[in-house]
Parts: sequence; structure tokens; C-alpha cells
Amino acid sequence: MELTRRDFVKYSIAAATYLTAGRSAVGQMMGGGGMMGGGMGGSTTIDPPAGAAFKDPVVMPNLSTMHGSVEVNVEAKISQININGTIADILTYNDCYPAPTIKVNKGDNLKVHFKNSLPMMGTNILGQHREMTNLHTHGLHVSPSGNSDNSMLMFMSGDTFDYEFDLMNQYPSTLNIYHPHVHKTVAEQYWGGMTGAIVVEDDIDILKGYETHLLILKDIALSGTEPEPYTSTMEYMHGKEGNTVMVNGIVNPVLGIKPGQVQRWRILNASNARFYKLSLENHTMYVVGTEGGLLDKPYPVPYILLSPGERVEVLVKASQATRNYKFLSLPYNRGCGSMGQKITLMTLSYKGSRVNDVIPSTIDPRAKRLNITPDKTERLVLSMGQGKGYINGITFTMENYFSIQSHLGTYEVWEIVNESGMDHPFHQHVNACQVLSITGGDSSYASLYMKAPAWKDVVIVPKMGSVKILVPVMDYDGMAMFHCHILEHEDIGMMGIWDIMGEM
Ligand SMILES: [Cu+2]
Repeated sequence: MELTRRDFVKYSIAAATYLTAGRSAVGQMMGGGGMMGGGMGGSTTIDPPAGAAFKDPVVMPNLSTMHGSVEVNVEAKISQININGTIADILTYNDCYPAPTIKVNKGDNLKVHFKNSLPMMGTNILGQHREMTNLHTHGLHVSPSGNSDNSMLMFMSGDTFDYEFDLMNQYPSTLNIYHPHVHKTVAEQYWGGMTGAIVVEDDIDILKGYETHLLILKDIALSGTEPEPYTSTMEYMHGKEGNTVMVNGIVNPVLGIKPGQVQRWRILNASNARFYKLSLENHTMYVVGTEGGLLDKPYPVPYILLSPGERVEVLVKASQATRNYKFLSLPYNRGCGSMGQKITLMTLSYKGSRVNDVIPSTIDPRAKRLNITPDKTERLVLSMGQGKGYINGITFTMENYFSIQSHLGTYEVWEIVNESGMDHPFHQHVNACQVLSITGGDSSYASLYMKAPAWKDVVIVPKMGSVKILVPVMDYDGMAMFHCHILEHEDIGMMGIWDIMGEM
């Protein structure tokens, strides 16, 4: 099925009709009130005792036995999940929190049999039906049209749909995300638990020998046994942060490492609004990959900032005395009145017999910074006010939005200016970009991404600052999107349409 621009308008009308049809609010999933997670006004510490053993998220079973084909079932549903000792009603894919990891290779054909088994839950405070959902494959370089990564699709309770993603042009060694993308329900469903990883395996051997783990960082606050509900526009303006912060669904899990061992960690910030300033006590971390693939060499850093939607790959070497070390998130002020918190995310525990692993000096020599004259330049101004988010003064609705028209085979520079007092992690679908410059914000974040040949699909636009990114427009036309990845901001309109047309 090919979704055209005319179809998009049709879908908009269908959605509007659906909204005004006045379906009764059955089974209010979320009740009660509650404050945003602590930390407002000052810096606080969350330092829970060491928890259960670290576990990687479960791996999604592949139903296909054909080489080059991956076929999975993904069912959105409410499941009972143990959140730090409380059995809670969490929004999941396939009863798992976080969702099962889909593993693929470049060149594969990925089929997803999707089912929306969320019950009807009435409308949220933005007026959207809570159970309306779909599937976005954040980071995949695939078509934004038809039955591929098409964020215009919407599914009601009980609907099924077969997605198909052609990974012919996909970047290898990437950590991507699957999550819902229906405007005005994204934040609530993501907050409630609907997030999983798509790992595209390496096509080179350099990192294959290292013990590898996936770390999905996610916070939540519960109200009784349910995810704390959204009760005010202010929560959408701030973005929700939870007081329970987990790695793969566990509070402060303990990960073992042998003395002298090097481990590879793929890290995803799957929180709605929480920024992590990641630091491993007494250790240097070596950044070897970002959203769009591996870097040319390891970049040693004392800490790395990871905003919602961002991913990073690091190598860590157990080069210190044998004991436990805290993997921390240090306080960071992202704006909106919070100084941030110091959080113990995970405990790294030296154990076992000594090995002598080495951090390699090169990673992927194919990674290069582009030096290209752009075909055109776009300027996007992000702002907030009156309970809404804006791009160039326009708040996204299905009928009216800011859009960029681009042509396949071209390169564009997007200058993104932040006129608000809060950082916004800017995300564009379909094509990863390189960072040309960052003004304001954390200086080590800016210097890393201005010098490394990093491919990114989320870049922090610092409060009252700006970024310039170089965006290739390659392989796929159709209606894609760009938006703030504080998902509450997307839901209140900080989103636009990227109208990618054929070659000029
Ligand atoms: Cu934002």
C-alpha cells in the first residue's frame, strides 16, 4: 500500500472523525494524581542499594527460517510487570519490559505482524484516544511510506497490520528503537512502557570478540499500580521524569566484569524527558558508535550526555582495583527548573580471573566526516508557550504544520535554533545526519560531535543555543517527520513534516 499526500489528508480526516465520534471512555486506565519525579529546584541523589543481576533484554524470536528474512510478532498490550517490587499494569510489547530486542542484519527483509491489543481507554487530556497506536522504527534508514516506517498510520483497539521494512540500505552496527508514533499519544504510551530495541549487527569483525550488552535506560513513576497519568499541560511542557530509574527494567542491576576485561555497551536513552550524564566511577569510557553506526576510532570521555532518543556505544575496560564501581548519571540542568539528579544506574562488579583485553586503536576506517557543499539551507526555530510547542511559529496539527521540501540525492544544512529555556533533543526520521556545529550547552558534547565522524538522528539543541546539521536526503521519498524527542513536546506540537520528493 502506498500512502500518498492525498491519503495523508484522508487519514487526517478519518482521525478527526474518529475523535469526534464520541466513543465512550471505557476503563480509565490511569487514575489519581502525583507530582513529577523529584529534583525540582535543586540537585538530589538517587542511590538505591545494588539490585538483581544485570540482564540483557530478551531477544525477539525470529519466525522465519529463510536467510535474509526476519519475521516477528509485535503485540501492544497491557501486562503485569514487576517494577521495583510493585506488580504494575504496564503498556508492553509482547508482555516484556523493556520490549524484546529485534536483531537484524543490513540487507534483511524485516516483517512485523503488528497487533494492537490495548483495550479502549478513553481520551487523554490532549483529546486523543489513548489506545490509538502504530509502530515507528526510529533510526532505521527505510521508506517512510506504505507499510514501512509510516508514522501516518493509526490503529484502533483490535486492529492488526503487517509492516515490512527493506533493510537494503540500512546502516550496520546500529541500535534503533521501535515505539508508537501517533500524535498526542506518543508520550503516554512510551512513558507507560512501549519501547524496544532493534539491533542491526556489525558487518565488520573488530568488536565481535568483546562481551556485549544492551542497556536500555528508562524511568517511570507509578500511581498505585499504574504508570502515573498525565493530568496537566504543565507535565507536557516539562516532560515527565520518574523517580524509579532502571536499566533493562531493573533498579541498579549488578553487572560482572573480569579484571582486565573490555566490554562493549550499547546504550539507549528510552526515557521520555530525562537526560543522562553518564559516567563510570574511576573509569574512562571510549565512545565507539552513535545512532548511525561505528566511529573511526575510540573517543575517550570522562562522561557523556545522552538525551531522550539518543544512543551511544562505548567500550569500558576493567583497569582499576578489584571492587564495585557505580555507573552514574550525574546532575545536569536541562532547563525547566530542575538541576537534575545524581543517580546510581548500575553497579559494575569486578569478579573472576584476570584477562588482558585491549581497547583497539581503530574501529571502522569507513567512518568519515562529510565535506560537502549543501544544496540548500533550512532554518528551524524551536519555541514553547501557551501549553504548546512550535517549529517556526507553527504548532503541529494534522491540518497545519511546518514542512521542509527536499529532493532525493541532495544534501541540506539545517540550522536549528532553540528560543526556549529548555534543551530539546531534535530527531529527524529516515536519514541520519552529521553535526556541523553546536552553540551553547555542554562543551564536551559539542566538541565530540563536532570532531567525530558520527552519524546521528537525535541532537541536543541547547537552551537558547543552536545546532547546524548536515542532512543527506537519500534513497527514500515520502512524508517523514522531524520533532523534539522529549515526546511530550512532540505531542503538543513541536513537530514538522519532511516532504521528501524524487530527484530534481
Ligand atoms: Cu523539546
